Amino acid sequence: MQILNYINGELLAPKSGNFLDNYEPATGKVYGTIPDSDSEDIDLAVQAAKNAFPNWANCGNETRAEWLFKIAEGIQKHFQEFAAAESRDNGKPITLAQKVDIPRAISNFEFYAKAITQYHSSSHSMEGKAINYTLRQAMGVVGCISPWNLPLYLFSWKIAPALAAGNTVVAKPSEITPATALLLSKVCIEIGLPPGVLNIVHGSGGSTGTAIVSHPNIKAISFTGGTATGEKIASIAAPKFKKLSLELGGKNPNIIFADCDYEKMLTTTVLSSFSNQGQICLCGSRIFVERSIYEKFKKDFVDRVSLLVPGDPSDSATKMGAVVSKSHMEKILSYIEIAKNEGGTILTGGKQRFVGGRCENGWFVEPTVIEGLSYDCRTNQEEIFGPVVTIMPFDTEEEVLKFANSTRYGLAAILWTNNLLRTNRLAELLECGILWVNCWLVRDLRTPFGGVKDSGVGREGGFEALDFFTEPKNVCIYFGNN
Ligand code: TXE
Repeated sequence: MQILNYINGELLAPKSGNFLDNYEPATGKVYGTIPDSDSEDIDLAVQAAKNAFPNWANCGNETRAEWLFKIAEGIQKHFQEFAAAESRDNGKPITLAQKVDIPRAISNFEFYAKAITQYHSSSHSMEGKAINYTLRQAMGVVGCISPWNLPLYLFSWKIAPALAAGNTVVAKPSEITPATALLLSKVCIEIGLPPGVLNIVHGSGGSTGTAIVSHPNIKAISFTGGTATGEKIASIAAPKFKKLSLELGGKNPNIIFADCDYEKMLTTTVLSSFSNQGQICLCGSRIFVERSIYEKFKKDFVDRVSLLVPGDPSDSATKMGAVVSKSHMEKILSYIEIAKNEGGTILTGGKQRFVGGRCENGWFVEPTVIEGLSYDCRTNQEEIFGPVVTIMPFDTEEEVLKFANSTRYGLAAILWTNNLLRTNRLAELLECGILWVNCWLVRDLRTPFGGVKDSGVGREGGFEALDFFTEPKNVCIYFGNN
């Protein structure tokens, strides 16, 4: 599979002619190449986007909405091809791509097609004197950079609102998972999206990503990825006064009180710990359990997790696939060693898993549960982003709040309790941008999505994303007597 850039409506090789290898995580083998694009390719894409901007910004909300619906239909038409590509490229189970990733990418385009027709701005009356109204105008060319864990899901989560608001886009998927972005390019060609409206440029973060972030004609950057990368991007973009939305890492607490609905909590906690091999920024990786049910939870949880056996992602019976890359697998395994050195006990998992057949050289990690660590050790403070969770008992609400809020991150938190007053108290005090009570990953696309502390700046979702991708301009009309 040779991936190409999508610039000005055409599939193009990078100017330099250089390509990178693309690996299949389940086999550990190269199965394609991707452009190693540089600033020349970005210049071309930005120029195409600049040329396309006036018509796109002025064609009207209804027309842009129709194009977004056409993109959604195009993905739907090739649904199985998209799901198979996502699973192969990322290592995630095919059923997950079919149930979550691709449906959600379609919903993202549909949601913003509808949202833009409902988007409104404010007016402020100065009684008897003047009226202010605020225009929300498209910004021009914007940049979208996304990670490998939910490739098309997160890529479209940025592209859809950017386009809906009237901007033209230069977007880069992760170089580790470029396949569905190519399929998206093909859909745009198939439906005849005007050239230059969306440009997809492939390549590494250091080269292609940096060229996007530092380009003088790119007005805003929407990024999802690691916190360290977010820091680098901010250091380049902030002095140029670009608008920035940064969705970064997480180390989310999963807080379980004895008064919860136990069965529902247990089933959901297996999912919130290990879905997508634990590679979702919303996974709960630090599990705090009220002491009175700790031993019971430990036994039941470990029993359930032991049933999760990594297997070939292309098999529809597989619930747990490969992790995304060799270096990521090594990072995860190194954290398991750190946990052991910090005094942790591995209750289940803890090793690379060797899956036979065509996957004998694939990158699989056993789902791992660790106990016996303090809340403030490295294992409990640093983002591992893999199938590794720790479990810890707690005695009081105050204590668990201290544990939960102790990291530099503040993306999501999960709370299991049927005590309403406690829910309200903790909802106010937990340092996070998203709190799920008695559930996990229940998503309403209208709600603000993002984190506090080192988990990022800004919010995606709903009208928040449309606010991000537009500039407000206040117009004051005076009609008073003097
Ligand atoms: O992400 P990167 P990586 C976390 C997770 C993971 C770690 C590193 O802990 O182990 O981040 O993962 C592009 N300028 N998350 O290295 O590097 C890059 O090409 C511009 C959490 O894969 O942040 C890719 O398109 N762009 C996260 C995107 O940034 C740059 C999801 C993300 O890659 C760049 C993924 C640069 N200097 C990883 N360097 C989440 N919270 O969802 C890289 N990129």
